[in-house]
Amino acid sequence: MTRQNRVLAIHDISCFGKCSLTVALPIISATGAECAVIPTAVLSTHTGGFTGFTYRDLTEDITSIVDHWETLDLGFDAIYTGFLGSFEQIDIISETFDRLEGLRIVDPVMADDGVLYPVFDSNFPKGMRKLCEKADIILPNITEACLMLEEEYVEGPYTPEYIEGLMERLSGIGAKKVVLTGVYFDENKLGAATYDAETGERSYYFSDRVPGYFHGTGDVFGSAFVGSYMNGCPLADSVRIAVDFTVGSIKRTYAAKTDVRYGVNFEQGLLQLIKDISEKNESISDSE
Ligand code: PXL
Repeated sequence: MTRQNRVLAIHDISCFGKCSLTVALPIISATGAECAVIPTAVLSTHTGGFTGFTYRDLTEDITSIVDHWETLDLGFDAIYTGFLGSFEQIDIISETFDRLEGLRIVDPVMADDGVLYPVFDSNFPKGMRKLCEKADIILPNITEACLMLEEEYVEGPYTPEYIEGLMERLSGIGAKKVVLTGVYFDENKLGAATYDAETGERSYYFSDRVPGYFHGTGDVFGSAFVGSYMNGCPLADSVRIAVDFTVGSIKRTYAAKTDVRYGVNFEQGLLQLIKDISEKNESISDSE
């Protein structure tokens, strides 16, 4: 039995609408890793498509939680951050990286489809870039990548040259491992690419594109990636497993014609996720 990994997920809790912590906690736990949390804010719903949502900022609590944990000498194997609400929160999380040990996995959640989420001002990508400087692995989509690099957003289909250049420039920010989502070379397939600046290794993984925009899928992908990677799957396999899990969740939601603001049906894919991770781990131990 391998040692259970302990992951710290730092995201908001959107009480309804399946994203951030309501996605990270069940998915990471299901993969067999322990998942501790720091909620950065409590919202009645996420901000994508709902109006009138409540927002209780918990910035002040983050430092007190970490102060307490320091007295307990807790160690984490990974710290996974997602949606953060302000520059102040970014600074506090950056300090938290120095105070708590753990592989730093940053999803710079702030934009999609060429557009910064309306809740952020135009300087926000500079703050996220600073957090990515301290990360070990970053998980941006192409819009977030362009914003952090201060490059104009380009619509796809993309070329391998463009994607690889983008990932190399992203690794120049700091994180040596880059996972780029929203990659496509033709209209039928959509997926993700990886780049490890230390080994020079690159990988791509695509699946069928399901038409439409589904809320929370970045967090579903990120959480499944973290769960797979922290359970010993290599970078490229973790991305493959996370893409399959995300696409399965989207397909179930599409078939059920659920309101896309309500998030995707990831719950019914958890068993397959666990199977995919164990299968990969068995193939690794068979080859050793
Ligand atoms: O899924 C990303 C996310 C997380 N948390 C909140 C959001 C969003 C995206 O809109 O609004 C509060």
